[in-house]
Amino acid sequence: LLLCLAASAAAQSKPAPTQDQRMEWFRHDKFGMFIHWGPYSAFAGEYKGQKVPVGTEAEWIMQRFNIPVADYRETARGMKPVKFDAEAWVALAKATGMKYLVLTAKHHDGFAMYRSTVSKYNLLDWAKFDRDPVQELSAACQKAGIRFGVYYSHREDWDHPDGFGNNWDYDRTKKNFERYLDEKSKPQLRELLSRYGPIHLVWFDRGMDTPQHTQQFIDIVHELQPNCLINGRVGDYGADLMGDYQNMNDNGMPNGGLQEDWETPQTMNTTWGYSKFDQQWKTPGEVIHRMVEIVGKGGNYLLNIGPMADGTIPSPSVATLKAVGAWMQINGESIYGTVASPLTAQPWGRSTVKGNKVFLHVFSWPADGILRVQGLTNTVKAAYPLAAPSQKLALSREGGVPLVKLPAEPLDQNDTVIALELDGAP
Ligand code: FHN
Repeated sequence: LLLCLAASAAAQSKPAPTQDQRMEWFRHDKFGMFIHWGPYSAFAGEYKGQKVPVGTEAEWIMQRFNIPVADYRETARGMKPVKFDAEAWVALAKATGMKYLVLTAKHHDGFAMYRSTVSKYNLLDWAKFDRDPVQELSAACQKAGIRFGVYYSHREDWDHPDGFGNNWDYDRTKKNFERYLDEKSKPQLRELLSRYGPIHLVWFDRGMDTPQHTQQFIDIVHELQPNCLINGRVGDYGADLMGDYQNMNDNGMPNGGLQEDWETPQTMNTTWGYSKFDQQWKTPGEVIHRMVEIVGKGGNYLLNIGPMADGTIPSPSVATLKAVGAWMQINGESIYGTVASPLTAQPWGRSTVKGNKVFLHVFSWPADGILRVQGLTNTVKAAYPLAAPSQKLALSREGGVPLVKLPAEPLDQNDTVIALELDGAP
């Protein structure tokens, strides 16, 4: 007993990690997988012959077609993800070069994709599917060295009678929002943070509109998992950032230089949840270029897949992720652990920076085979392609602008990365 008391006293006296300590992995890892998966995936973009238009969000189908709660719940009962394979999903994320993964544990529709004792409206009790995706993904991530996070819609809930939303009949004056928070939202967050081992990030969405409510959710996370990160959308009432980092709008970029850490969520096609109609897939080149732009401006990239209800990941996303992964295998050094580049966009592409190195991402190969690096005043000591580091490239200067003589052909059709070793940080 004495030993236990001493251990617990030691644990209590351990100082809480600083924000910089908590943010360390996030600042290094840069690239994560977002997964939107729930009963909306079973609708697959269609309800009684009505189709969710391509370009809009299929996970909002309940709201778009005013689907009555009872009808939506019937479809939710049919969620049988028999092909769900947590290890394969995590292996795909890893092969893509992603270092963290965030699953929708509960989206706005209110359905929990894990065994919840707070609400029977969950995959195990409601759909009688006797496996817990949060548990399986958490275990698979731990095994593979991927950081596991959960998305939790804390404010919006279209199933709970007092949850925020249900735009077709939501009348705030007739709702008891506090009751929803106390009997569902907060206890479910506690479940997620106390049953599944380390949760590295809670990704809140459509945040609270008061600092008081926002703080209550932050406090729960800090109480249960002091190392866990909280995204900026925990609160959504103005300019003050209360989470650990800022989120851009969906698919968005910052307007100017940002002081805070930030992340852009983007999806592989135009919907977050699965729609059988949306075939507007991004190409590997588009994904790589977007990632380089985000990382080159100092942000993180959270790229979303929308698996089908049975657990199958649409094959076009798998193909694109594998191609991105092949590029990351060779060029990952130019992404992980980098910081915002002081160089602006160049006619041929963009750049990322790590210590005394600048990585030049050549998206369009200059016709004369010469790369002009505008804005770089450092002395360049060496230049080589990341895909062939032993191939040293000839260097010169023209009017103060460093010039690099490129190989005859691009080494990658989407982005050939040229590393420059400098005399100091750029
Ligand atoms: O309303 C949601 C949407 O369904 C999706 O989850 C995205 C992902 O960032 N977030 C919200 C809108 O910003």
